Amino acid sequence: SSSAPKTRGALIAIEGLDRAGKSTQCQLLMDRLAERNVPARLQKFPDRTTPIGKMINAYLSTSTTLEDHTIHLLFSANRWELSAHILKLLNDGVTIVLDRYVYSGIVFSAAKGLSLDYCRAPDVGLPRADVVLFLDLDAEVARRRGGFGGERYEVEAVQRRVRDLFKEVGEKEEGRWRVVDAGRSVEEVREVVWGVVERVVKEVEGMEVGRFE
Ligand code: Z5A
Ligand code: MG
Repeated sequence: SSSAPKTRGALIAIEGLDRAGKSTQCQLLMDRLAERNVPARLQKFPDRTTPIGKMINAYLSTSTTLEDHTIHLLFSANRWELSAHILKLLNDGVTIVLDRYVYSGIVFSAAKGLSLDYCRAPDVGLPRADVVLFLDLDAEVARRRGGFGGERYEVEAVQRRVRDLFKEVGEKEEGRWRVVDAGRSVEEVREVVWGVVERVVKEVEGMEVGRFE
């Protein structure tokens, strides 16, 4: 009936360092959600397909220079341009798996020296992730995992600073932040991720989508 509480989708963020296995785990999570008949969509950030995303891609692949605040705001704008769509899907009962989100946005800019408060500000008000699975990986293990690629931030010193900043940002998220040891096998990580997600998908039923603050 129309008075029954509406089921909404869960907003699940997968975060972590380079080579932590975010994209691998996002895909496995999508497969598992499909097996369990949970309607779900995958959304990767940056979304390089939009006009803003194309500017970000040019920056990351090092062909373009952009002033630090400018690129920071573009990453945030890339999330804002998709936010209404994300909110609508969630309210229509679709679970969304995010491959990186505001947390990457904050820490990669803060690693360059911008203040954490400044870095958070443009993302305030975006749909808040119901849970963040932070795939934690030692920089050394990441390097052995096939080495860093050729993009702008794929440098060990940057990755170390980023890891410390992720820890700091995660503390503000309290119970929503889950640290997952990503140094284990793909299958082991998959099961830990699923254990958390299965619970959260049920917990959010009848709860409003929060706003990042
Ligand atoms: N950035 C930003 O500055 N501001 C923002 O707001 C946002 C992002 C959203 C590009 O992002 C850059 O943008 C990124 C942050 C910045 N810069 N850095 N660093 P991206 O998401 O496009 O970054 P990426 O370079 O594509 O991340 P990645 O390399 O794709 O990492 P991953 O997705 O975590 O890893 P993977 O592709 O799943 O796995 C990597 C390899 O490890 C692969 O060969 C796997 O088969 C292997 N793997 C995966 N899991 C395991 C386990 N458990 N054991 C062994 N091997 C494994
Ligand atoms: Mg990836």
